[in-house]
Amino acid sequence: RHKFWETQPVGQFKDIGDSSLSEGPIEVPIPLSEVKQEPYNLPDHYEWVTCDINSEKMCDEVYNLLAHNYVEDDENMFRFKYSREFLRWALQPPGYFRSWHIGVRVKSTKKMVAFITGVPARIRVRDEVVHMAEINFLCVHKKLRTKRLAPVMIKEVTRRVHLENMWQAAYTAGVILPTPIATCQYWHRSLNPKKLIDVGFSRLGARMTMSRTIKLYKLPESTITPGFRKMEIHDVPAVTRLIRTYLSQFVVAPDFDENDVEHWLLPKEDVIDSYLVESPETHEVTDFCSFYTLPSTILGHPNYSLLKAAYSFYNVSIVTPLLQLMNDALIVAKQKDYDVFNALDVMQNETFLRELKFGQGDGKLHYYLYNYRIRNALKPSELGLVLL
Ligand code: NHW
Ligand code: EN5
Repeated sequence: RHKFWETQPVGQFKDIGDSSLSEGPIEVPIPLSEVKQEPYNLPDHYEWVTCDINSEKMCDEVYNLLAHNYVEDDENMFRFKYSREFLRWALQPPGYFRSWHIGVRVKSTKKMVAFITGVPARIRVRDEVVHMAEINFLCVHKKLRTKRLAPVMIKEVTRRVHLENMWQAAYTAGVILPTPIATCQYWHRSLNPKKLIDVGFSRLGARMTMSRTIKLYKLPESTITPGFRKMEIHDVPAVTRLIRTYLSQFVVAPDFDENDVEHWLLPKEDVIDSYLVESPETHEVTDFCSFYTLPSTILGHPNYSLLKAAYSFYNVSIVTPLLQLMNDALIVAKQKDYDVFNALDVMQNETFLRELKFGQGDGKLHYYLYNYRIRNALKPSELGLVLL
């Protein structure tokens, strides 16, 4: 059934429930001198390219490939449209490797037709911190699908990760592969219900009029929590302490240091928004919330072409109740003109989703580890990891 994935060091479906298998790496590393030194062969007429995402031209090529060929929902109504600035941010965290930003071109025309990326991350699984690659942005041009190019892309990124002496990876996908460590649900909070209904993102509920719906989703003009403000550079040490402590309760979570926090959580316009609560009395940073910006193209609509979506990222509630903190996040997202605020049921998100009027989406997100076995699938609430 899975001709490629059956050959890979991932948990196999036939092994589910086998208690003789232990947790941890599936294969042991091989000496670096034994890692294949040459790239895998591509079909004739195609060539590998290592992308320089800082070059305007290459960034445009990647942006356009993804804007026209990346992930769509199950009814092909919306397609993710990652911005150029977002891609630069996502692909250049501390210690990134340019060799892990891999494109495929048509030799004759130099047109970019496929892409896959990795970035390094330290991910803690229970009490073990593992140096991994986070794999993302796997994309094959629509006209080149089902020709088994994806397995070649995956093997090539694996080879380049191995060359940096890393042997594990984490990735998420909307499709079921062997085998998820957890399966999460997308939830959506309408901020601009009229537009969402017009474009088919959501539907008018039974016995609901448009004006009742607009009223239902109304939010206050300004945030409520005293001391709620945008994160600044001088907050990095305090936010790092807060988030490290908070993430320690989850089974799988990133092991962020100050450099990671500065990169991943310091606000970047139209890419990442972060807010914190500074106690008006003690000036301590007590709580934190963040969301990233990922618009989608609205396919084939006469009046609208872009859906502006915010995605819940890392949130930490110690003093301010999570419900109140996320309500403030919704308020700032509304002020900034987002149409919808999306969240997964990871971490403690279940505790606010229904009460803040999020509705269950039709999409699921499966989490995977490469070359690392987990004995039983985790609950979404045991995951402290959000990928882009
Ligand atoms: S998930 C988003 C993936 N991208 C899209 O959905 C964009 C639209 N679709 C496409 O571009 C986030 C194509 O349909 C793709 C497949 C390219 C998806 N992950 O070439 P073939 C990520 O980027 C398997 C993994 O004929 P295609 C995470 C499929 O099961 N495998 O298909 C990426 C089959 O194998 P099987 C996937 O439709 C994680 C084989 O590909 C997959 O033309 C990557 C068919 O290939 C997916 N999303 O192209 C893994 N979708 O065994 C990283 C399909 O079943 C692993 N397949 O026969 C770790 C590596 C690093 C390790 C380091 C130690
Ligand atoms: C790797 N980093 O399916 C990413 N999105 O629910 C790759 N549905 O937006 C993995 N189908 O439910 C990607 N509206 C996996 C996700 C792929 C994209 C995807 C889903 C997630 C989505 C929307 C639109 C559905 C359009 C028809 C959806 C309902 C919202 C409604 C709001 C009001 C209250 C009830 C729910």
